[in-house]
Amino acid sequence: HSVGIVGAPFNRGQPRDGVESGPDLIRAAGLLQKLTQQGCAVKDYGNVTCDDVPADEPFGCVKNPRTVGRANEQLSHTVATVKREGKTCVVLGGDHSLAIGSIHGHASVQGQLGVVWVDAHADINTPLTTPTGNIHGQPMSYLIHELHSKVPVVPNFSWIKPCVSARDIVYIGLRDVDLGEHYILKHLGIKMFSITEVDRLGIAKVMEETCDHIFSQVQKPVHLSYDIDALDPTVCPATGTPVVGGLTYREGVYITEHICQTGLLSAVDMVEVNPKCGRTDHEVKSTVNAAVDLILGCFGRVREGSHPSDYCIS
Ligand code: DIR
Ligand code: MN
Ligand code: MN
Ligand code: MN
Repeated sequence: HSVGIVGAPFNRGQPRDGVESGPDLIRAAGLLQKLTQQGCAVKDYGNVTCDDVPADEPFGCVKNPRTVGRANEQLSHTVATVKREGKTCVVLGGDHSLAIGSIHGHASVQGQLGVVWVDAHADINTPLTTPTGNIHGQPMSYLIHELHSKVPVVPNFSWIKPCVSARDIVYIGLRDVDLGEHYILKHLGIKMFSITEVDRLGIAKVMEETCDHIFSQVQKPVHLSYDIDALDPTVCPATGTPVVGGLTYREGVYITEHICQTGLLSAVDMVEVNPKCGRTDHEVKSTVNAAVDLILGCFGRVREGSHPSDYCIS
């Protein structure tokens, strides 16, 4: 695998400080070395900064619109560069508002994508349905063709062109969905495996059906957008909006192994690691290590172990 790493220390899509440290913490946990050790060619593109736009007044109840819009426009360009250079793009967050720029930039180069969204939350509120005003709860609404007429143009968002079809999205792990979001998911017929379906079917069946759905018409590049709060807070407590009853570590890693196996993984977001939300050093480490392991699973790490094809014991 040829991998491009982009840090996106965005924190204005939600109210908590600390999430901007995610990219550097995940790097410090040895991500690049570990990817290299498992045979990847890795290039670090550094961080896309998220400078505050002065006098960034709310748009309706949407908070920090100009800052989040501008940062995502930059991120979109950087992700497009990584994709043009032929690499699988890994975007390290930062809050989940970064999916706007990440998916937009990815689609600008690759065209039609399949999006696998692993999260406790659906992040599909529009600027009109959002109960919080936080843009990290809204990124999908700006990207979906079928919602275009329902989404007003937010300041610094006019560069965004919807680029994902509702039928090309699969959600996994949902367990905290707002009513407006639930209406949208059902109204657009978006495929979702809530945590209840993970309980009912098991993660192996969920992943089989996820890929059946995404590749039902044509093979297409996959964008995996992974919110660390999809995992249970006992494993990943250092995140801004933990929700009890989440995916196990094993289910979380299985998702990445299965997507890797398709050979079509084209970009990954790993978001919402927030060290300031961990109560102890151990809680922060557990969360960061899980984020690293999920990314390693995306690039061929298998838990049974492996050896090079020219390996010899004598
Ligand atoms: C809630 C919480 N649905 C919102 N969302 C997220 O603010 O729209 N929390 N993404 O992580
Ligand atoms: Mn531009
Ligand atoms: Mn979430
Ligand atoms: Mn999210």
